Amino acid sequence: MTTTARVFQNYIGGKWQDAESGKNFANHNPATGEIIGYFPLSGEAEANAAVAAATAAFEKWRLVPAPKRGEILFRVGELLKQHKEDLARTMTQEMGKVLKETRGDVQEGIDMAYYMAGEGRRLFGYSVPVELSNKSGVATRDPVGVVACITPWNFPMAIPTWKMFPALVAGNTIVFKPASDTPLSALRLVEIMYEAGLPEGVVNIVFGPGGTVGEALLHNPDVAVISFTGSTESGRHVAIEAAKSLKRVSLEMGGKNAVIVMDDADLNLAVEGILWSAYGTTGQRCTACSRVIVHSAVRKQLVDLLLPRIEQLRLGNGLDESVDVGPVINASQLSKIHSYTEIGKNEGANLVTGGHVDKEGELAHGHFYRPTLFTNVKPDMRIAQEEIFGPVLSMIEVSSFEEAIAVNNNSKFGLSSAIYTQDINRVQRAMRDITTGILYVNSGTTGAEIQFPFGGTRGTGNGHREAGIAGLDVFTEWKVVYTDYSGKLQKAQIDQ
Ligand code: UN1
Repeated sequence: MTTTARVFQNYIGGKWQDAESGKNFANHNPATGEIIGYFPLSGEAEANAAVAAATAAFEKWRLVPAPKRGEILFRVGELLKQHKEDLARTMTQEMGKVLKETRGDVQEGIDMAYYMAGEGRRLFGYSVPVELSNKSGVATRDPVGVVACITPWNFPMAIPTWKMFPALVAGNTIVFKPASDTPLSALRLVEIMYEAGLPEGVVNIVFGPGGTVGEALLHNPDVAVISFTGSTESGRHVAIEAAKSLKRVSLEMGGKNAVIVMDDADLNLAVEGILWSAYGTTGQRCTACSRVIVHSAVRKQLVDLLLPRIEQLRLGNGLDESVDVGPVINASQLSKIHSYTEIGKNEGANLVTGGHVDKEGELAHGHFYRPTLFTNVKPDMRIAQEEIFGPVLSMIEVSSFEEAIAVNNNSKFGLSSAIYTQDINRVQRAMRDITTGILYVNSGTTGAEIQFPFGGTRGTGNGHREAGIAGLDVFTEWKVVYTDYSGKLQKAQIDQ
């Protein structure tokens, strides 16, 4: 283990700063256990200083014309593109997923930068006819103020960009609190934003635990919006606390996403989609497939095709291009994942493969878990209901299309679903009846594109969406301006 790892700082109001306490926390590589760097163990004082800096910067930033704000984001996109490989490698070292996926993560940030740069010349409001003569009405989007972005470790680049870029193009300023498992990727992103010409104070980054930094942001009266992605447990807490001061809150939380495989499905195609969605990112996506709902007529065939493919998946350091599945993020997630294997066995599900920590050879110092498949899972078992956030897949057998839809919808969550079928009528019915934020037809549950709304039903969120035009809503306040140029008092609804 290296003791020469670099010490990094918060960036608040255009100044690099240590935590007031002078304390730091270490950031580890989950594949090797190596220390990547030390980051300030911040608390309330640093969070409040960042809010004060963002509040001060807001008065100028809101007046920068939106097309100019968009141009800065365009340059951010150019710089992310230029540094894509380096950012991807940093991210793989810091959170483990394989390089092709961390490159994809940076790409989502690039896509979002270009998309929101364009919004600088749109930010559509609307003008519609008014009921009185010599009067006009126009609805515009105003920024809301200071936005706290609290982000997870599984998409260290993409998710912060989904929050910050729409917030910025709309004229808000930001306090960014990234997950403590991925501070370096977050810091790199902020550095790039300033290199692109962002005025000081517009984005402030504070490292530290949710319990202190996050909590201070929740309770600071000058924070207008909280945009949070993370666990359902923490999200619920955010909503409850933020409600006390009537903050706006946008939550993206758990998933228990299912791939439905009907009796007429192209099974080879389904196997590819299931493998990618269930074990990609080591199962640590909120869009990961963690349930397969299979028609009994093809269950055996599907397992026969899927099982050898799962067993062939190579675990290892994500920097090695021949590795399929990287480590899980940390020791506590590893033990949580394994506890679900025990729960599944106790519930009577059939553990077909995996179900254990892997410490063989070069995996010895990392947090590796064998890709796991349970069959004979019943829809109400905990392994079919609770988000595990790891490489654990539960297969549930059904005997009809209707039952498949019902099992899919029987979930506290509703982020992403998929259906494999060749029958156009079933596709149409699935489109109508599956209660989800995202539905894939003949593809896996992952891979949402940034120009569409991202988010889910039920306990996945609180009704908001990120990305696309919908992603602007939480960061903008509608303002309607009526101008009466009749020169007299006209009364709406009264003067006809
Ligand atoms: C997440 O899982 O937290 O659709 C985000 C996808 C990616 C983003 C997922 N574009 O899987």
